[in-house]
Amino acid sequence: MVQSTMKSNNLNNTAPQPQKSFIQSLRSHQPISLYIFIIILLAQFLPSLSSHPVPPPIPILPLPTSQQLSWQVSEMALFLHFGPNTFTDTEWGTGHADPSVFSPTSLSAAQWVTVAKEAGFSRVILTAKHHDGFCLWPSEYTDYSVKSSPWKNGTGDVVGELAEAARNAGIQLGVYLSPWDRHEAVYGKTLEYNEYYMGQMTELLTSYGVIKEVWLDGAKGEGEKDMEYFFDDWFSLIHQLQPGAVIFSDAGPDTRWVGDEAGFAATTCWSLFNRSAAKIGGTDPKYSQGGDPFGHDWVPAECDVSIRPGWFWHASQVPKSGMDLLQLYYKSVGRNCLLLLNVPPNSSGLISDEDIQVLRDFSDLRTSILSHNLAENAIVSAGSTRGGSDDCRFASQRILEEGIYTYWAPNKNQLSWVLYLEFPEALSFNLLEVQEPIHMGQRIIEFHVDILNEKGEWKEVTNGTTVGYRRLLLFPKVKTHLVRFVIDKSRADPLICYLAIYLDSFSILSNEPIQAPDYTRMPVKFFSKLRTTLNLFKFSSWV
Ligand code: FUL
Repeated sequence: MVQSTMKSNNLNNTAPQPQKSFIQSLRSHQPISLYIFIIILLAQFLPSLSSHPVPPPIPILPLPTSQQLSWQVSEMALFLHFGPNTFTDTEWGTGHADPSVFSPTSLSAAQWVTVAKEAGFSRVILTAKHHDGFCLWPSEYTDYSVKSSPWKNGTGDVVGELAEAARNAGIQLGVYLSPWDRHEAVYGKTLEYNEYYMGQMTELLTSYGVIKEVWLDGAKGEGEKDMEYFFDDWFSLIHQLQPGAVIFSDAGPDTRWVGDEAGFAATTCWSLFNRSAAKIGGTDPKYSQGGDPFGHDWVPAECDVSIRPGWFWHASQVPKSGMDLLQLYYKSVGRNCLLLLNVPPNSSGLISDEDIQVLRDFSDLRTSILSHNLAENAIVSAGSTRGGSDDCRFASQRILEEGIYTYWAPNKNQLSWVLYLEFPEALSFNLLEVQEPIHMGQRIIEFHVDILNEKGEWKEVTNGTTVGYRRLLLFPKVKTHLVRFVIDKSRADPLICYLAIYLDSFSILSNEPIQAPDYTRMPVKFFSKLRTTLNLFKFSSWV
């Protein structure tokens, strides 16, 4: 069911004012017959005469689970790639590096968690086992683990230390258990390896307290042993052992890979998806980036990207800048996704100072731009309100309250859906934030934003497709005292739970959209050069 309205429907450029209330219409002395007067009177006041409030609108399927909701509101997670590769300067270990290479001198999981927390990340995800098969916990099923390393004379447990540090700091924990295992001898023997993998998964999910995310992928090198993974068995086991966890993979079931490793979602990004249309290890990037407006499953996207060119730490590589991360934030969290930012600990077992500085810059930028909604004192009105304008549960003013559970809802069967924000004095801004109450389903297909210009005409400043949990749109700076947010097309009556405007005086915009750079495939030299250039001229892009 798609409802749509045409922009021209009573929203033309010469009718700039918010919809007049009934009382205002009377004041403007428009001719009105007694008959029409009575009908309008009844229409205006009947809902409030009823002794029962109008119930909330019906949610539109598919809907998120409570685990998916808590994952989505957490917005950002820190990925920690750490293991023998950190010491051998490799990205994909062969699985035959001697365990003695794993010898961090000052490993501190407490430092990792503090860095994450101070930068505003609420979850950390560790590569408990990467493709090389080396386990960062003392698994009973293999000797290829920390117990064969010199670190703490083989008595250490990185997963255990991280779990404790995360618990103490109130940070959520996730684990990455790579299906592809280049060390384990039974890899390639379908039944044996699936048993091995599930045995290890059980260790991880029963020994370290609450796990909020399990991360796995379909990565595998060319010409490597072929085998079948029993994904359905794995997923059932994970949900049984950790009912609060979400499972990430190319195809969900709970959160999907966004289809690139650059940290960018598409500008149209649905949480709706068809799991059956995606194959782990063989997804269509376009489908993953945009989701599916006709999808039957709720599988929101997670954008993974590394702060450095590689996933593991390499002495020769430098991190992106705080500005780069801000742009990634706009294009991931600001496009209805979660940002999973990899910050790899170095060979001493600590997050490097230069990465910490970048995270601080990123956090300062977000605080300075996003902590103050310039529209907080706006007078908000709407084309219509569910239950009538006296029903404050769905009133337009609700869009200034943070959180997804209070929202504006229009009346049923409207020809147009519009919200007006009027400011006591003209404001300058270039960033708009809008949120849908996603527990009611993702609804909005198309919208645009107009301002009233100095000639008294409506002028479109930005438009978009899909909103979802959170949409951030950057546009050239404008100044006005009146903004209207118009929903042009929606799967059902649109609902808005938050609307804010900000001034981002750090991002400079050009008129050309820029392509998502694939940092993971850029040579280090090129990357450093690009970074210097971007820092000099500031990163320019449309969001
Ligand atoms: C990919 C892996 O092959 C990379 O090494 C890295 O772990 C990335 C996050 O996922 O599939």
